Amino acid sequence: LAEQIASFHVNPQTGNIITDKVTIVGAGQVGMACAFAIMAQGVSHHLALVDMQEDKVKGEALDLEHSSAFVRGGLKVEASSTYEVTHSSSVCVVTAGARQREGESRLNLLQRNVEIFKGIIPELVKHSPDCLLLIVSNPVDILTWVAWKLSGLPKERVIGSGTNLDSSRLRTFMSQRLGVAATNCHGYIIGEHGDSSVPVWSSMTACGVRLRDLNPKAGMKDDPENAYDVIKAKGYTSWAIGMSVAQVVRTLLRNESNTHVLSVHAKGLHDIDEDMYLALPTIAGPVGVQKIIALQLTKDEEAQLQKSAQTLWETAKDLKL
Ligand code: 6V0
Repeated sequence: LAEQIASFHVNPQTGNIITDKVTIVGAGQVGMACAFAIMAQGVSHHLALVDMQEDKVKGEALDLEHSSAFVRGGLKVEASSTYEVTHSSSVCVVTAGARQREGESRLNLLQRNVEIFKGIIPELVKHSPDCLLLIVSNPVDILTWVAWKLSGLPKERVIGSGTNLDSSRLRTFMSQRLGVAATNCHGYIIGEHGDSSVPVWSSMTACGVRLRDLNPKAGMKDDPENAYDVIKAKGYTSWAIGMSVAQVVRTLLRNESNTHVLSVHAKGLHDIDEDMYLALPTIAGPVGVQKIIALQLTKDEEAQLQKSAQTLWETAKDLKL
């Protein structure tokens, strides 16, 4: 089914998507960083922005569109508090979410975000039935699962931004420590985008050298570059997630077989029994998830991943959808 629908959208010669229209729901710090990165990098020239704050989203759209003269091919940015403007999008990115109230539990925040998603996901699918959904709002793994359930789309076409950003932070950290460009440092953080994420130390390499061969005790107990430091310093994170999302959207629009660490439906992989989404290295493209990479994990890493899945399931199973 995914292939049949996608064939409608995909150029059979190139495998690339025919229309590059991208919708972003939520024009807050993260949504606008995604929009800016997508446009500045020429990933798409046609955006639709939706936010419940109509004046704000319209202002953001005008501000972005005023940069048309600096972008080859020009820009078109539509904005609204309703969903008609999103019609016929190839990729719909969701960054809308409630902020945590003082003293509010994670589960309560999550349930509030589920209610928000009930208003967003069916509208997106109604106006763009062939789209790929890319979820960014937190907790991203669980909300991707929620979006999949609410959308009725095949699981291959509902994806979360997962730990692509965490993996980029790791590569940046390796680069700074080793004095090697981050593009030459390779490594994955998998599992939950959150406290139970799993750094796969056994397969990290820089310039073809395994980190464990350089230092058998290589581990990450006191990684100084984590998201909490950014949030403590500026209140939120935006630029790096914007760049990460733009890179994933590029991959979804083009048939380039790139790998990103994305939230995907993980039941049946790595002995995970739960009907759950979590982050694994994934090859994706215009038809959505094409292949999930089977990592060779150590016993310890495998156990950590299963614990991460369990943690996610414990939270997700009581949600009212
Ligand atoms: P923000 O700046 O408060 O923006 C949220 C936006 O969503 C606001 O403009 C709201 O008006 C809008 N919004 C809320 N409800 C609705 C609705 N029902 N319909 C339309 N719009 C709505 O938050 P920020 O942009 O900082 O963060 C957005 C989300 O991204 C949060 O859930 C973050 O936790 C999450 N992040 C996810 C990351 C990842 O790696 N997956 C990284 C950073 C942040």
